[in-house]
Amino acid sequence: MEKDTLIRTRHDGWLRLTLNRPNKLNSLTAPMLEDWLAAVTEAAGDKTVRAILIDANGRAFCAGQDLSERKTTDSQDTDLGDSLQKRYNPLIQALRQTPKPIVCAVNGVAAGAGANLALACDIVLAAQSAVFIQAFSRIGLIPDCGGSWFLPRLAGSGRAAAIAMLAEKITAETAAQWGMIWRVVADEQLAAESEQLLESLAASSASANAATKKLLNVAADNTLTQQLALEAEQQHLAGFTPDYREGVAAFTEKRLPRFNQA
Ligand code: LHQ
Repeated sequence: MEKDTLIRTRHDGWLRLTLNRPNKLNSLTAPMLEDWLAAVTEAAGDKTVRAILIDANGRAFCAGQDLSERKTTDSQDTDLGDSLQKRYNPLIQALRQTPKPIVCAVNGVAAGAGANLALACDIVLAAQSAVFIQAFSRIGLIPDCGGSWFLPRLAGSGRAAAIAMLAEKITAETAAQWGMIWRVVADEQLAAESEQLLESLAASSASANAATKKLLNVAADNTLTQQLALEAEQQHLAGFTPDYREGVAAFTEKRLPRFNQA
């Protein structure tokens, strides 16, 4: 059995999860997905983890499902729907529901499930040379891992069908122009820029970030009236937090806030 296909590294206030099957372009195996889900679930309940970075070793970010794992027809994993329900869907849900900001640093190709796992993160940084490919239609599959949900919301319905059906390479630059990702950085700057981002997030208000994520998760499905009510509810709660008191005190005293580093 392969070892260390997902590497966990603790930093001060944040956690790095590194996909580590570089020879297979970090394509995803069952143990790797199980580790990834366990790591995100544990981090969700760990107060010392204030933000999470997902990055990858080698020349690719992730080539999606390991297709060699699917060769056997007598395997119980032959049912792709079952595989989604058991492994991929819980991971996508965990990335969305974890009350911590999750940053994804896409260093090279992100294909199939690899592309959509990246898009499920809160903030996506990509190296200039990275590309996103909805590779599914090339092998007769549909965009899973939330792709059919994320693409119209991120890139717009005018683009979603072409992105999914043509399965062309979308460059990092285009992905940023279309609103699929946050920012493109020079290849050699990706590691430094993502670490800087994680440090900023780790120093920011964990309670505000958790509430913001909650609001953004439901925004696309709510009416403005519903969302305004939810904002009022969350701001009511935020107004009683130590972070709000500290934020206002820091502003008044003209210093940087020191949010609860518990
Ligand atoms: C791979 C893979 C790979 C194994 C490269 N598997 N080895 C599906 C089913 C079940 C449920 C869940 O949902 C899904 C979702 C999916 O993710 S379906 C989509 C699966 N992914 C793909 O179809 C992408 C397949 N890969 C490619 O098209 C290319 O490799 C890309 C465009 C990513 C990169 O191309 P190149 O830069 O030319 O690299 P390469 O093709 O030469 O790959 C390098 C090595 O990595 C090679 O191994 P080898 O031993 O020959 O050096 C590939 O076989 C291996 N590899 N992707 N998904």
